[in-house]
Amino acid sequence: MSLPDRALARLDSLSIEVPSWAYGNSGTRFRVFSTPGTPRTVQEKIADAAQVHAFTGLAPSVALHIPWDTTDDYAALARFAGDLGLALGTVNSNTFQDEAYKFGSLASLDAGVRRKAIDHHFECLDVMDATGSRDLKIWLADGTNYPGQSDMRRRQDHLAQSLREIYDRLGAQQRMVLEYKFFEPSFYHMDVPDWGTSYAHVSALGERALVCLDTGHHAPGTNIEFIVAQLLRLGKLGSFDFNSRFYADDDLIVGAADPFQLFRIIVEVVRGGGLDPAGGVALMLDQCHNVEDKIPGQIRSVLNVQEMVARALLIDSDALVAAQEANDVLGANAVFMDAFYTDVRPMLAAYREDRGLPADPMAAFAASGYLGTIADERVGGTQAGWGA
Ligand code: PSV
Ligand code: MN
Ligand code: MN
Repeated sequence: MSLPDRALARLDSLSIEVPSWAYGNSGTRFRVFSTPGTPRTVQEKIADAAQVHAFTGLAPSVALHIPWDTTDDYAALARFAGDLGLALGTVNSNTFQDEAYKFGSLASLDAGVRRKAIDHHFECLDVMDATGSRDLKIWLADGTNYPGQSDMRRRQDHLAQSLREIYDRLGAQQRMVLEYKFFEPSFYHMDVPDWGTSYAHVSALGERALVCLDTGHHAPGTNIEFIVAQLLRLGKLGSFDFNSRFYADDDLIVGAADPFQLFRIIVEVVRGGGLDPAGGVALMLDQCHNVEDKIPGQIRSVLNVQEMVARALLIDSDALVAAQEANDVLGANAVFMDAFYTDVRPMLAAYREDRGLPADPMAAFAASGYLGTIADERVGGTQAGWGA
């Protein structure tokens, strides 16, 4: 069996952005583990990201996190990435690691703190101007731990005003995506806890403000594919942060915990036109690799997304629509499940070979010896960790 023609064009245009922080050391609050060859600079992170693209053809851009990826010449960094076949993608702001943000950032009751946080986002926009990045991603740690601790309602007004200032500074080709998360680091309330809150803010701002959906930021049992369908319907799904969540915000390999959930999400992305070239939905990984090797972890991740996209494209849409319209409950479900249960791995191996890529990118990367080379070469300096 080979992939149908209608699937090939979609697969050819599939691209998944990788995060610079996936290549640094990470861990838990108990310990951060180090790996031989871990990058010491943003250039080394980008070099590792280039390996993911070279072996898969799927990951042509890398997201930056400011200030973790601070450098003195971002245009030069973009050229460096370009020479390795990559573009610099989404710029992620960081208002969660500074003492000043103890009680919030863009939503803080303190005007001076809000000013500092807004100015940080202006710096991120300057970075984007230099790198040619399209998207500014905002995830806020803002929230409270105790009932009565702060004025939840006033904070929404402050947040709206802060976002307005940032939005008004976007360049004509730039967008803002606002990520939501219902828990952590604040456990009583988060200022952007859910898609509805994000949607309310971005809708008030304008058409270049959109929602970012991180698959790990929902309560267990949430029907995430419904949120995808709704946001696409409303024209407000800007990007995904893909990862896999077993327990909390554990940022594990996408598709690892629940491949079927990933399939269901991708089905709605396809259904809503999110993979169309003009669809404008950015697929990104937001992951860390605590105990597994980082580059193979990223290769596995983009392949998992590709596999689910291929399976979603196998759905017999005509049969599905016919069954749905006939209220043939089990028939419709069977069409859906047939696509999910199809093993697309041999088809994708052939597809890759047709395009000059290794049939088995995991094996090819292992055979390349790159991990051994960087372990030998990257001696001295300080390994990048989560947060640097
Ligand atoms: C914190 O939850 C977080 O994992 C968000 O998902 C952000 O996208 C990411 O950190 C990087 O700032
Ligand atoms: Mn995220
Ligand atoms: Mn997260």
